[in-house]
Amino acid sequence: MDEKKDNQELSPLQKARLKYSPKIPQILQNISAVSFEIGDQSLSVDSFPQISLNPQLRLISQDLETLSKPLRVGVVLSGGQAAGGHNVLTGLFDAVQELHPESRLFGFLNGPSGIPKKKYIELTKEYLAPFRNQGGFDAIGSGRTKIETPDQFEEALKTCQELDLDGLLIIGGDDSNTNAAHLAEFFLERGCKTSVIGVPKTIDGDLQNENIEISFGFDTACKIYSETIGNIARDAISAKKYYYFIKLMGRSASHVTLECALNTHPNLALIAEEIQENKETLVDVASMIADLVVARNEQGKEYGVILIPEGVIEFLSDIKALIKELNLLLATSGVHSKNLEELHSFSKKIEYIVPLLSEAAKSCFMLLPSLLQGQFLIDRDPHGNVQVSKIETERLFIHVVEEELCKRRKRGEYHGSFSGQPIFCGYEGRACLPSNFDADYCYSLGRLSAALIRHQKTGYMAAITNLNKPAALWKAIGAPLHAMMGLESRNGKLKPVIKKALVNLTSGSFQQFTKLRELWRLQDHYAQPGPIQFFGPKEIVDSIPLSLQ
Ligand code: FBP
Repeated sequence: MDEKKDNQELSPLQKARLKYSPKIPQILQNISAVSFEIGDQSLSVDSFPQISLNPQLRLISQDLETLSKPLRVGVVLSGGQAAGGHNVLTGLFDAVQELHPESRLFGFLNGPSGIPKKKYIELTKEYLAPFRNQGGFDAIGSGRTKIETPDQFEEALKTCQELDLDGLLIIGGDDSNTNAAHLAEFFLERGCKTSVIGVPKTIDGDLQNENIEISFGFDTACKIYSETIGNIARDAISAKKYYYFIKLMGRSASHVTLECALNTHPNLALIAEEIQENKETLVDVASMIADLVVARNEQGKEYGVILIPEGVIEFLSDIKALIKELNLLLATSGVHSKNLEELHSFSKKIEYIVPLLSEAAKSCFMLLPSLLQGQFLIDRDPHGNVQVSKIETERLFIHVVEEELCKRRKRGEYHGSFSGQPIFCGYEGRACLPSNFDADYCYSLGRLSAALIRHQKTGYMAAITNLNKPAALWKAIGAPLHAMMGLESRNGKLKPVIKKALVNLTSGSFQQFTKLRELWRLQDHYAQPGPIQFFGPKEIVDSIPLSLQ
């Protein structure tokens, strides 16, 4: 079962970070003397008869007998990397050792499929030592695999029983935590003692609700991207010749873009949820950006910084409709998909597909540059769906803005010179050294998970709240997974899934942004946050996301 780790070389900063002691909230200091009191009762959900009576649990201090038997716990990392994942492992490991020195921790390898396949390694003090406060998920790897089929559920149950696990920690986003709820339900039905606990992870920041203030990894990713945006803005104002179109990761919601905008003050930041609310099309947004370019040109400015959330493409009404039509037309089982595959030249593919589109979809498709048309037609997932996250939206916007400006030039409405530079801030924000906030937060999430497992709670997400206060004052709760569910259509059927939180247009952070953005449009108020700091004044090293303030 053992997998040997490569001998990675650590930089001086990585070595220094190994020595960092994450701050622990008072309530989680003495993990052997905590228990839970019942908090708010949540609504029950039919699909989860076993766990749907779970109330919210609040961690409280309580004198308890020492644990007589060691704990055996499994843990898995699921989905995209997010800074701090290793600290969930070390927080969990340290806490189960404090609860009983013979407790053991097993890490399932390369994502959820490691559970049914029984692929794991034991996580010991020595093994985890080089991962403390480090980025990445490489201690055990991650994956986007799921436990879905009845056979996989049976196999997962077998693994947990064979390893005699008291608890299983699933560190992931909305889908993985939905999976955690199903596993918890299934284990209870089958009389299996393994508690299933979820941990909120994703740089996208869309795993938020009344109990979850933010997912881990969001703070570090936004700080990394904000550093780049600040530097690019400084370049823009120095060279005065480029418009930078910066696409920011975030599969669907625009939380990352909003946070980075508040940090750096670009000339324009698109917020997908607002675009959807206003039912705007690609042409509408192109025209809005062209207005900005013209207005800045009138002030003698031929440069600027524009932030684009990765997910915006699916919020533009015309593109959304186009994607829907293409997905239906090119479903893998369909005849058009096969016919298209047989056509080798790109122009032939276009000739084939265009007549099949509705008039509206056709005119939207024809607006796209050929590179992008290719991304819509060729880069498709195994079900034949357009791979939205692969579409180079930053190039798409440069193209449509150029077209719009060209029309305005012909009409004598614009006389400037526009040069767009595409930039993508993505993967570099996921596996980096975690900020102090994420290092502390994740360590606490690991400790709280140990407490939930020790008290045999199942079907919960570990939730640390009061995050805008100093770490010592953070609170800890067990948030019932079933209460986070909403019904969504999956493969034509309504299924309970943990709801993704989009940017709330009435939230304080969005309101703050709308108050300031007019000022940022024409005047240059760029702020340069610089790199994440680990040493120095508290207000800098321990800063938290602005949207939490
Ligand atoms: P998770 O939701 O799994 O944390 O991943 C989020 C994310 O980083 C998105 O921001 C991005 O669109 C996607 O993953 C990229 O996925 P992949 O790693 O498969 O390219």
